[in-house]
Amino acid sequence: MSAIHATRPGRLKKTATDPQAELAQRCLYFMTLMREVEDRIERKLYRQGKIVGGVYVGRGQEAIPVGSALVADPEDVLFPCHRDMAVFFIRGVPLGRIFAQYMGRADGITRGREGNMHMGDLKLNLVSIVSALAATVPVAAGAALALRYQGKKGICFSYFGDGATSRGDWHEGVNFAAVQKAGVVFICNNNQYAYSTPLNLQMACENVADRGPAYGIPAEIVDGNDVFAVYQATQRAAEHARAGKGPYLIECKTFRMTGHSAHDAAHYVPAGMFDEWGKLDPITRLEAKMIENGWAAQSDIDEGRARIHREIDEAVAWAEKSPYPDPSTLLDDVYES
Ligand SMILES: Cc1ncc(C[n+]2csc(CCOP(=O)(O)OP(=O)(O)O)c2C)c(N)n1
Ligand SMILES: [Mg+2]
Repeated sequence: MSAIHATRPGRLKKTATDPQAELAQRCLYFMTLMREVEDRIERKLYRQGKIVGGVYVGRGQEAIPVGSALVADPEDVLFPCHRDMAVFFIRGVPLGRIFAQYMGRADGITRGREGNMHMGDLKLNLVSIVSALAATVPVAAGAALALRYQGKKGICFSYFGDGATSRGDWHEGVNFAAVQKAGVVFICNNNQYAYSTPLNLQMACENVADRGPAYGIPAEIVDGNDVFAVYQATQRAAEHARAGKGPYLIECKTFRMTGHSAHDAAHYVPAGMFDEWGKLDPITRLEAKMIENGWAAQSDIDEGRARIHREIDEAVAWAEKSPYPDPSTLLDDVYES
């Protein structure tokens, strides 16, 4: 394969020097990229039968991975979950490799061993999700401890959904991190459903953040559809963790604007909820804010989206040229040799 299509933060307006405008432009780029990449995967490539595994998207939740991962330093170790695609872009994973991953090709991140988001790259300090819910939460706590033992200054970012917080692993991991004062930013996307189970049927407290004080750690609730709110909360949390004060829990209230996965029509979601939450779309809100503040004109936003479409077309074409892995390599890297 020749060129790999690296993701690059687009600039909507070359003249912007205001740091807020600059941040807004980066956020909009990554949020739009995530929306459009996931749309291409779920609504086109999956339906064309080109995707090897299941498809889980973070439509409507883009502000959470973007607002948080933009705070991370390169030495921080990130543990994204299944609706956090933008974390991969922000860390610099080339777009073509993401498409190749979903299509099970040799140039995918797992070199064709996997067909969706179970992917990581330790060179970029990105740890793959473990499919069992919350299983990476104790791993993130341990990794933060390891960073401290090694005298490194990084902290960990641990991502999960509301449902994961009802699993035993989550409680053990958060408790361990709290007791050890390990530097972990715990980031919950509370999208109000765990597959078809609504929040009130899987936990008896009102907020995920209510669980923080039980472990002696600070916890706050933020509007998960407001990328600036997520960014600022993550800055507070990261500052706390970097200062050696231990973990910090952020609950981002949001809504899953789709079924659990591409094969789920979500008939169990009460009528009207998609419309209600659609009005709070994080990308539309950011665009409106940018126009209101003079950070971008509608034409800049339209151009940015068109550029992203071109970037995606190129990346898909690149990924489609990648071969499937040679069956003789199937067990490579599976067993220690
Ligand atoms: C231990 C375990 N049980 C069930 C599943 C199947 N499963 C995968 S994602 C999911 C729902 C997760 O809900 P939540 O944590 O709220 O994340 P969301 O999908 O809403 O982002 C379920 C039940 C699993 N992966 N692991
Ligand atoms: Mg959920």
